[in-house]
Amino acid sequence: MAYGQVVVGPPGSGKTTYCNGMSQFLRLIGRKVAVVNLDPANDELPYECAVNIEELIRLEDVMAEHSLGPNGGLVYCMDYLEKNIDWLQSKLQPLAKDHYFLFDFPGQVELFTLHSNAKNVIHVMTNKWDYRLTAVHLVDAHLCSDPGKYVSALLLSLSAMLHLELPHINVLSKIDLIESYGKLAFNLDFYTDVQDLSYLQNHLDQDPRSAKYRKLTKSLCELIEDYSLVSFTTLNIQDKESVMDIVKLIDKSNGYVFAGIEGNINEFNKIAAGPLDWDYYRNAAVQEKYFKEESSNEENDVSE
Ligand SMILES: Nc1nc2c(ncn2[C@@H]2O[C@H](COP(=O)(O)OP(=O)(O)O)[C@@H](O)[C@H]2O)c(=O)[nH]1
Ligand SMILES: [Mg+2]
Repeated sequence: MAYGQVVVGPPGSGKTTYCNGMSQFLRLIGRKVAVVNLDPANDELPYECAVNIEELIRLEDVMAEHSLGPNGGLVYCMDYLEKNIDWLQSKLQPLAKDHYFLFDFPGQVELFTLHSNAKNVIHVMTNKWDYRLTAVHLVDAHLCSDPGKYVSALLLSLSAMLHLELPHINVLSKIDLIESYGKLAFNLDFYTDVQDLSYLQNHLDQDPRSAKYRKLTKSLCELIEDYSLVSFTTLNIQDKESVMDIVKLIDKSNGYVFAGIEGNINEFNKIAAGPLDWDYYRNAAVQEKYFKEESSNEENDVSE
């Protein structure tokens, strides 16, 4: 049984940065982490990945060979991954016994709201390989600064929750930038708790451009409220407390916290006692050290 996170969200929402920061945080508290890049559109990876989809298929090759654009190319790549799930299994199984997984998925929203390829890959992992995964759905907090965009973020989050059928945590990412977008129409709690959207409807109705969609807005808001599933937590990936809060939520949702693995409480005590000015950029050195140690251990294993 392995534990991990499926990191999804629109392009630019911060998935790769999240995987980088989260992997470093988890290593600091003593977990063995394997980051798996399943996004063929990731150019430069800030983290060292244990498995990279580029070894299986390259987006540029697909686009050139099949005359596809980037979106079509990504759908093809995910179809290809689904058909070649044995490749993924051969890469992951050696790590599964003692690693915690972070899966960096592509950002094309249709992959997580419409197509079945990525969902089927995830379901094989959870149902056949017995992985305990939580979906971490990142949405740029910038969307809160525009009520119309916020409604679309709510719909997107709801669709992803219903589509993926995993324990699910919605995250407003880049919260450190929220003040730079100007004053929000409501308190931040309003956007995270998603309790009463009638205020949002009233706000939208005051804008002549959106007033003509009044009925549509009302129906969409009612739909979201009827499901009563969506809420958000906030994240500043550079802030240790913020990352720690999310890890606790994720551990509860996928059962890591109940598995008694290496004393979950001890892990957090370690970070609580550490320096308070944690900075994920600065900790890049920790990652380097970790991988050096890992590779020298592996070399020793081979020579033994
Ligand atoms: N200020 C700030 N910038 C962030 C944060 N997370 C990501 N970014 C930036 O947002 C951009 C897109 O991030 P990336 O991780 O590549 O997004 P992805 O396409 O979802 O993988 C990059 O320029 C990141 O540096 C954050 O928490 N705070
Ligand atoms: Mg990325």
